[in-house]
Parts: sequence; C-alpha cells; structure tokens
Amino acid sequence: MLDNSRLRIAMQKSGRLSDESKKLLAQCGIKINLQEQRLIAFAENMPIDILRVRDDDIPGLVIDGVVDIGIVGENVLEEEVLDRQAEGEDPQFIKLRALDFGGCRLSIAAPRDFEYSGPECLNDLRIATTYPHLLRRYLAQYNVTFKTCLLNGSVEVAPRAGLADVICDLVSSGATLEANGLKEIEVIYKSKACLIQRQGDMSPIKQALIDKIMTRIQGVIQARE
Ligand code: PRT
Ligand code: ZN
Repeated sequence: MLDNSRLRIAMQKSGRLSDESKKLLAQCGIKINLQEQRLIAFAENMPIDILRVRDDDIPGLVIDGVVDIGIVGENVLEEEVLDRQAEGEDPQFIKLRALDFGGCRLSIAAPRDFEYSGPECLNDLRIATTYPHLLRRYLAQYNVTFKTCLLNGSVEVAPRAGLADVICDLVSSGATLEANGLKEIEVIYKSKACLIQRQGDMSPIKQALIDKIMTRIQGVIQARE
C-alpha cells in the first residue's frame, strides 16, 4: 500500500536538474540518503519521500496527483500541459515558485547559411524538435505551419542527417548549435526550473511541511542572490 501520510516530492533522477534539486532539498534541511539505483528515497528527519524519475514524467505525476510536489523545468511542464489540452484534458496544478537554476531557452536554429528574415520563412519547412506544442503555439502567432520531425534526443544533428530543415531545441551556452553548424534564429520560450504542487486538499501535516519548505527555499534563494 502507498503511504499517503508522507509528503511525496518528485525530482529528476539524473540529468541537468538533479544535482541542484538534491542540493535545494538538502538546504531545506531535508536529510535524504539517495542511493543511486533507488526510485524512492525516504527522508530521515521528516515525513517526506523523494521519488526520482525522468524529468518528462514529473508534470504528469503532479497533475495526476500521484505526487504532492515536483521540481521540473518550465519547458517540460508547459509542453505537457499543451499536450494534455490538445487531448481535450484540462490539466490542473499549482505553481509554487520559479527556482534559480536550470535556466535555458527553447530556440529555433537553422544551418549557418540559411537566409532568415523572420518566422514566415519557416512556412512548410520540416522542423526537428522534442517540443512540438510549444513550437506550434509560437509559430501560430505568425500563421506559420510546419512539418514535424519528433526526436527525443540528437535533435541538433537532424539537419545534417537530412531529417529536417531546421530544429527547435533547448540552448544554454550555444556551444552545441555552434558545433553542429547551426545558428539560433528565434527564441521561442525562456525556461528555468520550478516547483509545482498537485491540486486538491493537503492534510495539515503535509501543508505544514510545504509551508516550511517554501519558507526555507525563499531563504536559500535570497541568500544566493
Ligand atoms: O533522463 P531525463 O529524461 O530525466 O533527462 P533529459 O535528458 O530529458 O533532460 P536533461 O537532464 O538534459 O535536462 C533537464 C532539464 O534541464 C531540461 O528540461 C531543461 O529544463 C534544463 N536545461 C537547462 C537543459 C539545458 N539547460 C540544456 N542545455 N536541458 C537540455 N540542454 C541541452 C540541449 O537539449 C542541447 O542538447 O544541452 C544542449 C545545449 O546546451 P549548450 O550549452 O551547448 O547550448
Ligand atoms: Zn527528459
């Protein structure tokens, strides 16, 4: 049986957000012994369970109420929301706050010799991306339609491999685009990590824990500024 009395927090198991997420929880005073292979870790000093999963699963786990809180990139969250809305769902969650790590931008990038004069030049092109909904929402503002090439990795090699004309992918330093002969032509979404909570009632114990965590995060982030 699942123990519903403990606050359940989902974070990325391994990847760009996992170290910072772990550090933030530790700085909130939550003592966790993360064993590399374990899906779930139990806090030693508070009634909290930490669920360690793929970042893509976190928005759904919160929206579906499987976990109480999640730490995830706004890009992944927003794409999941748009995906569920496209399926006719009305996904609900509470955004507790933005965090001060995981910053990146979702950008359209094209081969270096591509002559770019505005979003209209992208009409009817094939675009490789992991974020079709964010891309569609952005280009719809310009009445631009496009063909998709859905990839969950190696998006940056798609033009060279002849799979797509341009790409839409996350960028932080720009080194990956540069190394693949691509140039950034349009920033479509700016993202950082954020903390989200499921909709619905919380027991007084869980609510008190969430309040405590929020106060501590505020202090931690203020001290880093
Ligand atoms: O295994 P799992 O599914 O959990 O992880 P993942 O491989 O899907 O995600 P991961 O760990 O790469 O990224 C997790 C989150 O970190 C993303 O959803 C973003 O919110 C955030 N983030 C911040 C980034 C980057 N910066 C980033 N630079 N995510 C990915 N990148 C990649 C980008 O896709 C490209 O391949 O880094 C490359 C570009 O980096 P630069 O520095 O060369 O521009
Ligand atoms: Zn992922």
